[in-house]
Amino acid sequence: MLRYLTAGESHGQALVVIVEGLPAGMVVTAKDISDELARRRLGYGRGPRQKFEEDEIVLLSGIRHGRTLGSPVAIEIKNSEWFRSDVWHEEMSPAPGKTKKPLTQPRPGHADLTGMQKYGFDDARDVLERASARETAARVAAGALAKVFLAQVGVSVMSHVLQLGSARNENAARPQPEDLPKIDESSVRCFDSTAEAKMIAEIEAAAKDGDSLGGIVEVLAYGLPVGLGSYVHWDRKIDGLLAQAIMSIQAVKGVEIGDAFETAARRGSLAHDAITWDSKVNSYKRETSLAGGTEGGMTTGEMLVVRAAMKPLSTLNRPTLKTVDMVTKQETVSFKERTDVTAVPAMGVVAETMVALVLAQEAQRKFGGDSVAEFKQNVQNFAQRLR
Ligand code: EPS
Repeated sequence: MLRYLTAGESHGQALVVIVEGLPAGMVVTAKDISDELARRRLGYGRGPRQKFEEDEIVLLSGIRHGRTLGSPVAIEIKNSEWFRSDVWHEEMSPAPGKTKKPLTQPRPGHADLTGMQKYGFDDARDVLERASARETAARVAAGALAKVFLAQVGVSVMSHVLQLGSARNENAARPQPEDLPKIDESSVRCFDSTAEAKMIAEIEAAAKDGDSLGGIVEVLAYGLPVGLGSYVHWDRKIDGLLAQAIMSIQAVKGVEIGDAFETAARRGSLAHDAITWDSKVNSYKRETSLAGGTEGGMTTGEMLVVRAAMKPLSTLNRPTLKTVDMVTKQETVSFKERTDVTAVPAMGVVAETMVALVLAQEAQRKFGGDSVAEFKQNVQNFAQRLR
């Protein structure tokens, strides 16, 4: 089973991720990982941190001479912030001590208050350092490996921003894998230039007001095999696994597979993807993709469509959110932290990552293989059987 574990605080020394269960013989370079990390740093509306954060990586184990060994891959991602400023050495020191500046005005919508209550802390920093979306850098490093694994059998995962604030891409055209470089060139990772301009204007207006914005991204996976996930038990359904993975992303409050919410209003006669036979490739096809590429908790082999809705960030550059000071119990506004206006474009890259990790886990569960060659052979045998 492919599994992974992240560790690290936002302003600590580094993030770490360990990925266990990758097959041996997979060609991986540090560039595969750093390119994905660079994509996550992009996006109009990000705060000052991303201007100097470099996501410098160290491949600690599991890769030798550019190939996976089948042993756990451990990756360290240094936090540039730690190395830039002595403040964080003291503030995040593991040595016994106490902060001089406890944060006691919790931000509504953030993990601050409930995290402090749950773990018995009196400084919100004890919570926010780990709750921070900085942690997603470690996930993206793991996801880069999952993407390389999926690419062995022709599967690719991409994303684009559908909505930012109230600005929505109304163009129905769906991007294809070859459109990804164009999407990444857009500062809001939008596939439509009219919508892109509206999104940028909305970010500028929110920035002027010291406010923040949420939005919706769409993740698409192409080239999938039939039958990842299963209908036989609730915790093996691919829809459920994808939903959990997407909902685990910081600030994501909603998930949709295919046209789920629109389909809820359709009649059954108009709500399902007709099955046809393509004799050219000896394969079944679906005429539409209303279901988003899954039926009965399994991938159908069609394009997978997963959407993620992100709430506006709860840290605001002009703090206006009402809260209570936990020492005085007096009404106040939440403490100010440096922040982004929006992180929706970056969240798209994280959502790709989470989808890629689920698909890689399920592909490995179905096809197995200790080496990449064995995995590929197993996928080919199954495809042959279907034909
Ligand atoms: C984040 C707050 C900001 C973001 C951070 C996530 O960090 P800081 O408080 O250091 O300015 O920049 O995102 C990252 C550091 C990153 O690499 O994505 C938060 O509170 O979640």
